[in-house]
Amino acid sequence: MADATTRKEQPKAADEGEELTDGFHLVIDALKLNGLTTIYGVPGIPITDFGRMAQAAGIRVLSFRHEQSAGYAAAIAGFLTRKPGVCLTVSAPGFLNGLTTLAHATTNCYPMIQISGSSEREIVDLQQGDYEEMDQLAIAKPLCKAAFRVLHAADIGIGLARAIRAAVSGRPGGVYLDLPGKLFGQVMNAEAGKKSLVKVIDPAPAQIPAPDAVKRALDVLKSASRPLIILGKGAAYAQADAAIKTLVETSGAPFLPMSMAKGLLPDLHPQCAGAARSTVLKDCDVVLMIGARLNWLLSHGKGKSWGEAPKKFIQIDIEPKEMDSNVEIAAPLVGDIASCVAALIEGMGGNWPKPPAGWINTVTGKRDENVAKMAPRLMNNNSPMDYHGALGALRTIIKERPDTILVNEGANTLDLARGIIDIYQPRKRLDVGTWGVMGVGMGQAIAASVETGKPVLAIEGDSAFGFCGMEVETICRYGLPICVVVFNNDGVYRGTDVNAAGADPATTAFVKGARYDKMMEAFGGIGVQAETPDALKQAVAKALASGKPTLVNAVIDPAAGSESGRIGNLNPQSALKKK
Ligand SMILES: Cc1ncc(C[n+]2csc(CCOP(=O)(O)OP(=O)(O)O)c2C)c(N)n1
Ligand SMILES: [Mg+2]
Repeated sequence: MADATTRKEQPKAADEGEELTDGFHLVIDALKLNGLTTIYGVPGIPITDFGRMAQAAGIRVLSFRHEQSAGYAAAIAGFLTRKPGVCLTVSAPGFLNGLTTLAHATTNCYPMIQISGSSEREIVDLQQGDYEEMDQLAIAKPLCKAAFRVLHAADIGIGLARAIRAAVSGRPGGVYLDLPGKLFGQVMNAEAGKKSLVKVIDPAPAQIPAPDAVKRALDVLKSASRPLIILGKGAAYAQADAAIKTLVETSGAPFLPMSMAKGLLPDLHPQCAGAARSTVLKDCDVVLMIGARLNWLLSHGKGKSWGEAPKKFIQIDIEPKEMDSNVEIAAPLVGDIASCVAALIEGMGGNWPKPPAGWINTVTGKRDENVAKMAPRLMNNNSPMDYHGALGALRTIIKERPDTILVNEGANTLDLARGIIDIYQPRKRLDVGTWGVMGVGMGQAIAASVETGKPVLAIEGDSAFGFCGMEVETICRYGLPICVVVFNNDGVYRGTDVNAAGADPATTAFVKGARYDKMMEAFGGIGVQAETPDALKQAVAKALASGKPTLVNAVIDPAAGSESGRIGNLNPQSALKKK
């Protein structure tokens, strides 16, 4: 009967003089060959040595306190760089901690590869109770775009090539790569190993739209009397910034940026209709969607928010199945955004008719009215702060330092910051994405800093921050120029709820008067307590100028927020009266 030691394959004995390599080094070499030089992860069996060796080989290996933050970092690194962000985890629990983020990457169309070590296949498959036993490949498969396992060192090169291509080609997404512990120790001839590696050629090939589809799209756009362009985060991902600007300006149409597309054209651009959202959605007659989907964030393209006026949709998306997902798409334009936008610009020629002045005046009139209405609220210096006063201060900070990357999560903290803080440059606003997931903040802030070298300002609800707050140690450890502002209103949505039935606190309330700034101080960073918008502004300006890891505990009136921020309507209601 085989015991555990005889089950393990013994490394192949080297022939005299034969140069060998192993699984550890083949994975490292394959990553480097493909320009994947940053790993976000958490160490442990069976990938601890791999992390050390990768670091020694020049890969930047950032160790986090929890895989979820490492995974959110990898996911947003993919968004920012158009290369798959790599997250490295241990087996079963580490794998599962990362998996939420892999699913999140897939939902948001960010290219990411989660590499997890896994336990002995022979034992896992017979369910004999191995250390951290789990059939990880089977579990990952339905939650990501593709999932692969490599069993032989000679297949590492091809395995990683498949993972990269799956992550970035077509609609990007999350890929799972399962590397059993034993694989790392397998040895093979070094020369044969080198030859087995694959440098992926043209990993995200251009997908040129069909000429007929381009003509159809232009015909529909030309027929518009009240055109609208909606920019999604796909448009931001495409890094076709100049072409998108040309298209928008040539069309003369008002544009509406989705949250993470803000800044693709500056929010203060004369055609920006961000502050007239309800008017443009209701009254437009033709909508050109660029890398945006008609999901819940756009009320599925129908219903009250879209008004009575009939609409025609033109949609640019690389995924043909996206078309007609919610309403009829009159002009589907399937292809990559850069190619589609270039084809539209070419077809528009030099004298594309501008939209009727009446439409433009209606939109700018409404926008200016809304902006003027909001202005005085942003200038209050109340203590405790309300959201508008605090965000008014931070809005000025971003205006003064438009290259700062803004990370944002929470409910009120998210919804109000999105509306209030203008963004001036592409890919400078990162947030919760399609799922509205809490806990992305610190991972995104860390990756944004590491990948771009830009200063980062993370505006976090106190609940949102709680999902990832331990990563302030990671921020301090790597000395990253990140300023975290915690909007501390003592709870989820508000800090004022009381439990009518007993002694326990209400389900949405936290410890009152908590000092999140002390968490940053605990690891050698700078902590500040800010009770007025002026103090907040001063603290953040100082933090961004110094580049020192800073956490500002911004004291927000616990009564200032509203249930679920701007999406309270999504809470289920019963026909029975609430008790
Ligand atoms: C992973 C996850 N768990 C739970 C939720 C539900 N949720 C939505 S917003 C939110 C927190 C809102 O509170 P906070 O971050 O303090 O923002 P505030 O509204 O108080 O400004 C929670 C828990 C979620 N979106 N994601
Ligand atoms: Mg809160």
